[in-house]
Amino acid sequence: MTLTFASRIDGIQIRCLIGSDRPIAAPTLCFSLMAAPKVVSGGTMVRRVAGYAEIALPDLVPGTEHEVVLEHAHKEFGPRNRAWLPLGAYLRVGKECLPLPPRTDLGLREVDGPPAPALPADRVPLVPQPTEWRPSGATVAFATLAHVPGLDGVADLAVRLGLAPLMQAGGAALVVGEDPALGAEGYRLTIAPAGLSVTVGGPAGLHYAGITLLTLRETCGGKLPCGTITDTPRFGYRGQHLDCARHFFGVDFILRLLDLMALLKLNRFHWHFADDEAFRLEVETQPLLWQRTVFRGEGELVPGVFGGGIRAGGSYSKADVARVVARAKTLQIEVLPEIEVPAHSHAMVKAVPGLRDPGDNGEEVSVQGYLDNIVNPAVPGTWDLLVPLAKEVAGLFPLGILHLGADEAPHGAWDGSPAVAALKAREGLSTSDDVQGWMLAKLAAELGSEGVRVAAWEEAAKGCQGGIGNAALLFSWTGQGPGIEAARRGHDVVMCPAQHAYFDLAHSPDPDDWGAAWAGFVPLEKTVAWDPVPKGAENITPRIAGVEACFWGEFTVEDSQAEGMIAPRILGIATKGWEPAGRTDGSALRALAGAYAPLFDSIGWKRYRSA
Ligand code: TNX
Repeated sequence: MTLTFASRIDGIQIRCLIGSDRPIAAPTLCFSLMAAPKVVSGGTMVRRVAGYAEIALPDLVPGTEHEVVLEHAHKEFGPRNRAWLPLGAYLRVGKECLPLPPRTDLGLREVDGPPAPALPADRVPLVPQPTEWRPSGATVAFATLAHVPGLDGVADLAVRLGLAPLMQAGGAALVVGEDPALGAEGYRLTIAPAGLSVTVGGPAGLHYAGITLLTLRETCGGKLPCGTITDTPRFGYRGQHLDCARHFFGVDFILRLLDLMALLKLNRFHWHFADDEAFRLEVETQPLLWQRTVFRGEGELVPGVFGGGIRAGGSYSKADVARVVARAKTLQIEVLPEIEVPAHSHAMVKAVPGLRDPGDNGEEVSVQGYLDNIVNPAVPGTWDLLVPLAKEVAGLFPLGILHLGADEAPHGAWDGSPAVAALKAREGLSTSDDVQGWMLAKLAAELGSEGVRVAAWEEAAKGCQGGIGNAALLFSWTGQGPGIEAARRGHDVVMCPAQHAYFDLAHSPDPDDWGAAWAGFVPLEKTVAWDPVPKGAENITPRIAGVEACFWGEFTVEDSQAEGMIAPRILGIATKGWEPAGRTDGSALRALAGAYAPLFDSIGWKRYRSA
């Protein structure tokens, strides 16, 4: 039997054509969109979970394609580009599932834009740009170093990236000195025809000097510019986040991402492995949590939301975690795990009984269209699960910080729960924000007693009792305003404003592009067109811990699709995290991206090529 399936955007509608060379009686079309769909014509919706839908179709007859017309339930989520077309489509006929031909147009088009401008003469081809660069004018050939204790992590990185070895017997000597005044991550590197020398603030500084040498060798074609680089990062937190819940990224992809981050002196990997669609860490405190959610699709607890198709998924074992943490350590990267509560917890609620109030008759809907994606802090089952779970997860990661989540509680959360009504009366709480804040503060106290600090998305600061509490590290994602406000109230803040730092957003408004659009589009230039400490907020400078870029996985069905969304934009976040304010603007970054293009290509990391 041959089945056909095609879809296209038509204004605010999505038109799908389904064909078969054999008659099929009463099929059900199953697929997922970015946001909750509704049927305009051609079938009847029989089941919907967030963006996933099952639509009963009339009998299919050979020779005639059947058309189904869809719209998003919320008009503000009108389809913007190819990524918004159905993903993971299949037909269910009786008990049988028939895969529809998979899309052949997944991910970014690889079309070259205009050539990048030349690098201005006052720049070295290095991202981030060093704090200070004093060129002497000469150049010197450089291939390898003799063994330098403390640079093994960089040498191993070179091997994994498929670059020439960094250290080898007979290589150039690197004279290493120490000066704590440079700061733990700082270094001063002198490149001269007479030889190489470096003064470092500590082991991390030496590591970054090694990264600089390796990078310049590659971007300068083996001829280093002579001079002195004095370099130290502006921020201590320089992060890249990866959503491994919506799409399961294999450990190998994560390790490759760590390598790329290391090349750009990023030092925090934010591992988002839990969300509405899955909890992927193989925890011992509650095995049901991952055992019942790691795969989604036909017959699974969570259907094929966000392109899972008939069945997709995977989980991370403790050995996987240990591998990621150990590799990260060799690259001066720490891993920040996130468990994501109380909202974005549909998978958790489905997998573990007792996390909801049975008397709850509320009908709150999450932004993604889930009806039951929030755990209830007024029932004991929630605490029985969360406290040991949070402690177990935190214990697997040496960083000593656990990200609790706390974003996007649905409007009116818990309003229908009698147990929460009683909790409100008892604790003097009135709104959902108050309840969430109370819950997070309680969880923070539990973790604090074990020496674990908490982190959370910006919403965690809300609530009449001060929300999660001042000790929490907050992530400002809807923009910078909430981060500034939180910093003024005494929180340390990581800035990850979607408008500049969300790499799941499309690069451009082109309908042939790929990605989300809810906070606009993020061309390369925009990744540096902001300041983590905005004008007028200089007094909160000490509270800004740093920056992070996020990659959310709603549109991703294959690991490699993430590459061109991340590169070259990751150059922008590396710039913001390390360089002094305003050092590299959009056009300089564009030129630097040109200098890095051959390096991305030689390490086999796909990049967005159109302008
Ligand atoms: C908002 S960012 C979310 C995520 C989505 C993302 C898509 C944040 C804390 N919550 O659940 O994946 O938008 O860009």
